[in-house]
Amino acid sequence: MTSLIPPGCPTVLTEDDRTGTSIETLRRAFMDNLFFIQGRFPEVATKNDYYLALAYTVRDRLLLRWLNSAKTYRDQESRTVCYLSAEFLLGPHLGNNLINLGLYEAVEEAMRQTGLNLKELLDQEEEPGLGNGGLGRLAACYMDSLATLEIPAIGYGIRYEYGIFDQEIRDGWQVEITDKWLRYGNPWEIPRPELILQVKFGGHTYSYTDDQGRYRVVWEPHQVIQGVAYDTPILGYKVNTANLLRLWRAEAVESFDFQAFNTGDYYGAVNQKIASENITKVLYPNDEQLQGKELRLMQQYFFCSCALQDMIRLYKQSGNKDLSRFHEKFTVQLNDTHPAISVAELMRLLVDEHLMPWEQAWDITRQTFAYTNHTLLPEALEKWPLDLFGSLLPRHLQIIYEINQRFLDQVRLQYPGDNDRLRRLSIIDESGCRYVRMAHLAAVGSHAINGVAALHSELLKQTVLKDFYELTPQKFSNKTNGVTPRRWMVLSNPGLTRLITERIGEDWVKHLDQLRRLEPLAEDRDFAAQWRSVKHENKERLAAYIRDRVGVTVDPHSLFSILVKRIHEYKRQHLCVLNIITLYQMLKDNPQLDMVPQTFIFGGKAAPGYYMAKLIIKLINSVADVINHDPAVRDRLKVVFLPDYNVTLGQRVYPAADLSQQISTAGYEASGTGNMKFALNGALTIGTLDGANVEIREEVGAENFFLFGNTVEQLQELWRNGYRPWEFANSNPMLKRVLDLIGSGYFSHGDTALFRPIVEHLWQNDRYCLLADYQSYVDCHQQVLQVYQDQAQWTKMSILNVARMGKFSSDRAIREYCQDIWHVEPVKIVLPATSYMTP
Ligand code: 8GP
Repeated sequence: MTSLIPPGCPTVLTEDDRTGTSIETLRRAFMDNLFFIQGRFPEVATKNDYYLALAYTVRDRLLLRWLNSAKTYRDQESRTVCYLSAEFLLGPHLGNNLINLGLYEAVEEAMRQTGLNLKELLDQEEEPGLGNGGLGRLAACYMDSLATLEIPAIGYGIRYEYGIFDQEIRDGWQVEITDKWLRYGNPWEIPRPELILQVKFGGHTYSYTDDQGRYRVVWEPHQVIQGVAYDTPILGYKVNTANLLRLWRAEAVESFDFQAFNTGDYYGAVNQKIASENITKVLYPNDEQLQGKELRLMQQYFFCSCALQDMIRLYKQSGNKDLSRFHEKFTVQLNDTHPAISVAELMRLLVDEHLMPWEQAWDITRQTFAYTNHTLLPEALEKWPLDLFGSLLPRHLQIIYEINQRFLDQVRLQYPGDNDRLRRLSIIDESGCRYVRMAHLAAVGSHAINGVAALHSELLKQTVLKDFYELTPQKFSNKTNGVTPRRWMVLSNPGLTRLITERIGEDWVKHLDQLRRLEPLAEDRDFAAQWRSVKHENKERLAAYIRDRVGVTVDPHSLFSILVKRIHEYKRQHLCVLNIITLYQMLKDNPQLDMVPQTFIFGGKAAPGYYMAKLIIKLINSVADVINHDPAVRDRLKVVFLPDYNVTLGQRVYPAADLSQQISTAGYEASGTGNMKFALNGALTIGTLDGANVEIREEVGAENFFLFGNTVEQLQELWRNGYRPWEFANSNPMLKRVLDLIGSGYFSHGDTALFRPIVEHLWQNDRYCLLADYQSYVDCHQQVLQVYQDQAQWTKMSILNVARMGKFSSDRAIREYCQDIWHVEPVKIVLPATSYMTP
């Protein structure tokens, strides 16, 4: 190929405007983009113009790495990880890309010289909220680590036009506002209007024998929709690797509605178009709660089909003719069951469209896929009514029947006569209304299955996938989650980052285990004082934000106790409320009580249709209202609900926490990742033996962790003996008083009905065992207060927590996936020495 550079031009471009990194070049490139992309003189430019001009300046530097990564992978035919996820909760790009490029300080200075403040420009970015919570955010951390570890990878997902709703609080209630994140454009994505794939829905199938005697099935769809690719580069930390996140948007097929159009049904034709585009309109805002909606199944199939077709396209591009080595080129991770339909889709593509024999196709399929489970909650396990499934994906239903029949034949050989086992293992749930069980499809079609924390992986083997474990124990493993230290420390906590780097160098950002070198400093008084002052500054910043946003004044000297995550009964935000009311009662009983001043901070969204979760938000706000205005409390207790908790807000919150609340019912939180972000930022944890809390406690040491509550085994025992929550309430005067106070209307202007559903549920049923854990939690919290009074001791524990968090880097998690499941190696990306434009 010839160079794009005209003859006579210098080819050694060391400091051109699109790739150069000196402050002067960055400044010039920025002004250039303001003029030529935003079309603005500085005098009239808005903050958003400035943000976009800067974003494009940074994007140019990404593109250099991105195009060279793609070229290297193509040339070397690199084995590639494909991470299939219905959610990628990325958070804002600009700051993260500056950190990963190593350009944060240079750009900060370039902006300063231009009379601008980088922080203000960063605040301009509307985050892409293309996920609900833990699962989506994990996918984003994993994309960061894959690139940082120089692993060839593609993330495939959905480009929702509306991400997770924005939350407002009105009169204490959650109100959902549509998230128009694309309103001002998205400078980080590159649309690929020419990269279009067709996805079929509905209709029927017929079969025939072709002239070579082969049995063929043809699927005649009722509807065809096209997927358009939108690409976002994901850069690794201080490496040249920039991987691809490819999200698909649904579009009407241009010619499809011609007939309706020609017969004069203009509106019918337009409606058809709108219906097609609806598929990627909106993210389902449900976290760990199944919603068996047709549109959701369409979303899932839509992006999986696009992803697999795209992989086949890429595979063929590198000269391979038949697909017999597809699994050598690609390894595909299914992020929960949302992409599980991929198993049937790959079979369809191989068998129907590429005429591969079933057995060979099945071999390839199983070697391609691996499945991660993220929840044990029965209401979150996806299953689709058979008639809905069959009417939308008739060919896939046939394929699933075939997979199931062959699978059950094998089970029969291993367990002759065990019909009960067959019934339990079957991909089709035959009890009552018949369903396709997606977890079973994923398990049968994958060569590896993992949970996301040690305890969760064990429980998975004992409960929801027990029969699969007995059948193929070798498929099962644990991969404890991790978080990226780039976003969750370097970007969000520059003060602590600086302090740590001063003492142990900067290696820890890529090798989080290096934090161990902080251990000796836990006894260093000078270091401890600096540690405390960083935390205090972070708390001051959060306090200022709370004042601006919520109008409540909180004291940065008080203990900041924080609980941020999706609102769910199993996560037990209301247990924290019971403790707050207990503290409040203690202050009311004894106004002179010498109590450590405390600020309780909550944040999180409730699924719009989840009434109890919404009522818990109302309860928190109602309790906050009473306590914050009661003069008897004298500011020793403050309660704040931060609206619209998202990634951006998380970046403010984690660095400012003293105490991390991880109080789910043991056995329910698969892993948790907020728990890791808090501890990494120096908060101590009060928590149950649930999810990754167990491993965090193991790492930091039992003496540096506030443990309370029943274990999984103790709770099982409790239920076996018949759990009677009312006995806990009746035998505990303070607990009873707290429940009665809520029920009496004390926090609801005398309205005794408002919180009745919560109180009655706790008395009578208490599925998540709040009452059984109440006393232990309250006692443990008192211990927290005692230790907090000894600031030297608290700081020492905080330093040791951080020093021992190495395990919880997403780099460690990704290394484990690479070694045990994906069998993929890093590929070094070298930038061309001459010109970025010469391929
Ligand atoms: C979450 C788990 O609840 C959390 O414990 C874990 O840390 C996280 O996944 C990452 O592994 N699960 C979900 O977010 C989840 O199941 N969401 C589905 C509804 C989308």
